[in-house]
Amino acid sequence: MNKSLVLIKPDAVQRLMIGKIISSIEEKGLKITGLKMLRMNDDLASKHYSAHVDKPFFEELKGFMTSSPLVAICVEGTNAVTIMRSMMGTTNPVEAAPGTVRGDFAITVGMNLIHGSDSTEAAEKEINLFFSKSELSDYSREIDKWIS
Ligand code: IDP
Ligand code: MG
Repeated sequence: MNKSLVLIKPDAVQRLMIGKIISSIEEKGLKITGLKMLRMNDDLASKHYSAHVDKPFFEELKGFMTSSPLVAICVEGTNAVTIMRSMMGTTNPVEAAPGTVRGDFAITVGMNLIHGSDSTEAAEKEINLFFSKSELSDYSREIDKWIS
């Protein structure tokens, strides 16, 4: 069992894809334990993308991520990090496989619709950035015994 921080990025919110992405997470069998809409500010963008602050594309990335609201989701399940990464598709939509969010719906790396933590360590850090303890729900589902 592990956790991933998923972001439905501003382009996906604007393109009316909140429901589609949440549905795909639920249909896969992963459990949503935290969910909120917010607008990222520069400080949160710099913390969330701390590994990228010195990259040439960081200003573009920060501008995009703060341009409009996003939806943050805490997702839990067996192999949640790896499963979310494969559901998202590769970073550059040009290479992303059909059937993935980026492969089916995105064209450029700058607007690739979705974020998912790339490791369990990153997930823990990212979830703490976006959610306080009281915003996360610890619950079990009857259906879980039929999923993993
Ligand atoms: P990931 O989102 O698949 O984990 P990362 O390499 O961690 O990909 O990059 C974080 C985000 O930065 C990407 O999802 C994308 O939105 C943005 N990004 C990465 N490379 C570029 C680029 O070359 N130009 C513009 N934006 C980029
Ligand atoms: Mg990343």
